[in-house]
Amino acid sequence: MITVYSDDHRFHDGKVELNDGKLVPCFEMPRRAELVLARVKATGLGEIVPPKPHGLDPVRRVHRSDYIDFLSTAHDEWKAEHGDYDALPLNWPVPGMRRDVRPQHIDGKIGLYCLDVGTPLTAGTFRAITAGADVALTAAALLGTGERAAFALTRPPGHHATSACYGGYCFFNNAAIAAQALRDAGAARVCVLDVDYHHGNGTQEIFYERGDVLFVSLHSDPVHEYPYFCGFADETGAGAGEGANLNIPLAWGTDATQYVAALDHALARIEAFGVDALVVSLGVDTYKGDPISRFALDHDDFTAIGARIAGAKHPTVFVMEGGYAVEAIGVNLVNVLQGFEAAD
Ligand code: OKP
Ligand code: ZN
Repeated sequence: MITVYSDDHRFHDGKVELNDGKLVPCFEMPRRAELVLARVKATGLGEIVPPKPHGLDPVRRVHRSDYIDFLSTAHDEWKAEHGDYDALPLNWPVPGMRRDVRPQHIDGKIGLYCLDVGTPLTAGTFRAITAGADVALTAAALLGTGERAAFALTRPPGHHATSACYGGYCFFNNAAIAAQALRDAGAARVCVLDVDYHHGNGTQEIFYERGDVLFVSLHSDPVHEYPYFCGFADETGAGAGEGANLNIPLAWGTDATQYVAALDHALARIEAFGVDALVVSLGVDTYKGDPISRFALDHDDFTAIGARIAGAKHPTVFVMEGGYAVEAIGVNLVNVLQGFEAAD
């Protein structure tokens, strides 16, 4: 399997996030991608190629232009106002307040465009996420050249980013950008299968009213887990997208047997829907040793997950999402890809 990778992810390197009431070093760090890359090389998974620049037009297919423009200048505006620190939001337009008056101050803009206080926006973020989108787009394009599968090795992750809001460590929704690019390249129906521990609220929002992109997510039940306000089983899509959204919330402590049963249910739905291509939002924060998550999967279980996904027999793009047990991320993530290849 070809891996697409760019060093530019390193330009996004947040210092601290607010977690459990404390400012702590960011869980989402450059070393994550570096260790996955090292594992791809050590296992001989396949060729590693750089991304091709695609520009921002394919990003505009899933994100609002005012949001992209905001991201492109946000840190400069923050720096001019506050100095050279990472940008974090201060307050939000909750119900009862107004969203229709455009803020002129960067603090107001951030409150409008960001969903949590765990996602520092840094001087290099825009450069990193632009490269990340290119990585996802280059991997998606490989399917058009006859590749059965490709791996977009990228960070920061993307699946919490909605059409006009960042957060949950995510800015550009790489999986959604890849799925839309596959549609634009001629795939009539595409599925995004999200196996990250957290619900992919951003991907869900982007495709919620569309019948051409199926979103299926297995994740920790939002009644007790981030992002809390989205990801329940009764969210089934709307309008033309009714029936094209499937959430499978799972309990804390979910083990491999329970997880694989849920995955088989998800794959059966994908089979029934019928798709021409599959995008996998590949988070490995379902690992038992993950510092912010509470599932119980072990190294070998990721191999089994890859094998199950291969059984769907669709051209597949794997897009890297979460996984914060940094020393184990390379093994866990590449196990999925090796399990896929071995079963193929
Ligand atoms: C991003 B991805 C837990 C704080 C959770 C946000 C988690 C974002 C995960 N105390 N903060 O889905 O892996
Ligand atoms: Zn996650």
